[in-house]
Amino acid sequence: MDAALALVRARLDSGEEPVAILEECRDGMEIVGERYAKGEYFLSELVLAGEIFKRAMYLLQPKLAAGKAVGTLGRLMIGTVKGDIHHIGKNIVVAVARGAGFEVHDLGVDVPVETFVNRAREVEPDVVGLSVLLSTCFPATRDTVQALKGAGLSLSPKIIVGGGVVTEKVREYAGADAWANDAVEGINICKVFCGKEVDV
Ligand code: B12
Repeated sequence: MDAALALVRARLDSGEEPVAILEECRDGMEIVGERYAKGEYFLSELVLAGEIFKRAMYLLQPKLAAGKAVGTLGRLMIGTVKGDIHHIGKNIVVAVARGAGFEVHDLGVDVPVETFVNRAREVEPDVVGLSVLLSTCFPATRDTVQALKGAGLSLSPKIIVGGGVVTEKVREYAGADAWANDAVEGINICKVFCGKEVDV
């Protein structure tokens, strides 16, 4: 763990882009996930990898959030769906969104459908982001999308789903407006939803 964090520090100090370092950390998590799926790694390795990533994020997050903030682009409400406690990816989306200039309301993890709906009434978001890492939580994702769409919210927020397991099929099943499994790409979609032009 110390070696990995020292490397992140050194690369940040050398002026490397935090997003590039972040993406490489994420590639590492992909490998850990694959090894876990094949039975080469156990839950303890999953936990350790999660802990290393979390600490790397403590180093990267301030730099990501320091980005190119230019006033409020729009309001993003985000949470990980009911039954799912993975938060690393969601927290990256939060950091990137804040860096881009969104006002972000983070509801945390394992968020019940009613909480999404009740908070959406208070916050009046332009976009709602749902994070999901477990395929067993796809039904909860769909329930959340349907409840938000059926709640008669004044701004009719756009809904974007994201997370490593999310694909176009999942978006379609859930009835969401968009999907992404990359934070920067997801936030670019949110910008378009808020009527902003996006550099490609
Ligand atoms: C770390 C980890 C854990 C940690 C979580 C730590 C934490 N506090 O978050 C712990 C150990 C707790 C854990 C537990 C479990 N895990 Co887990 N975990 C992982 C692992 C290795 C990495 C996840 C991660 O953080 N990735 C790094 C982040 C940066 O990537 P990301 O989440 O995809 O996020 C990026 C994008 O997707 C996007 N994004 C994310 N959210 C959103 C939202 C929006 C709106 C947008 C636009 C974009 C976006 O932006 C991020 C940055 O680009 C994955 C493997 C993998 N390859 O994903 C397995 C994995 C997700 N886990 C898995 C499983 C099975 C479990 C457990 C059920 C294991 C068990 N038997 O208990 C439990 C479930 C607990 C629960 N109820 O949620 C499976 C899920 C399989 C499936 N298809 O359903 C995976 C895929 C491993 C595997 N290959 O089998 N896990």
